[in-house]
Amino acid sequence: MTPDAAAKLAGIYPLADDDPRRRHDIRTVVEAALAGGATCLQLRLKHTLDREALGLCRWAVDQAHKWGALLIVNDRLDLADLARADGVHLGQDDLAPERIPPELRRRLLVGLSTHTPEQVNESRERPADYIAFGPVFATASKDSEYEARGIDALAQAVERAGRPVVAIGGIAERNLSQVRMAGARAAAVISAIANADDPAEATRRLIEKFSSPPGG
Ligand code: 3NM
Repeated sequence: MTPDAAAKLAGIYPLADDDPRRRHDIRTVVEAALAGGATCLQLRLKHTLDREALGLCRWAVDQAHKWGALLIVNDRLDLADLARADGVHLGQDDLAPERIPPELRRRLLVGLSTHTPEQVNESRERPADYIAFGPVFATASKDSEYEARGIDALAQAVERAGRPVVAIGGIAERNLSQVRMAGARAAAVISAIANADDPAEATRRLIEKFSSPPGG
């Protein structure tokens, strides 16, 4: 990872998704997260038709780049490539990071989701720039087969990973200082922004909270 990417992949990492249950739609969340100061965001498309997905990805990449931010596409290497995104984030059941062709690997940041200490250990041998670990807290945003892992498990993941760890799952203002103190490089959030009254203001507050001294 370049120093510029490492600086941007830190703090609050909003996920903009197309789940119709969110209070704000995906485009609103992208615009608000960027206006609120996010330097890295992820587009997570689970409901959008493929014929519309590329246009949405290209739009999001354009928006992010206007603000100097990184745009990472969840799950879909094809869309990340075609939209000239900055990275792709892969789950345990998605395309294996090892399968990414070298020329794309040079261009794209790769994130890998982990949910257990075993997956964190295995990830050390896998070609990923960062790992996500979660769900740290209970979340209603994803039907996860895993229970909430807790802060101690996050701290252990940080110790073992040997690369930046993004915490995910149930993260909000109230528990952000614990996440930071556990050593996470960033906190990925969906509902704390997408369901907020004012998503740009929520992003701003989360960023400020992540960077303020413990207890602050
Ligand atoms: N992945 P919220 S938890 C997309 O554990 C996702 O890998 C998770 O949403 C994992 O911030 C999660 O609303 C949902 O809890 C995060």
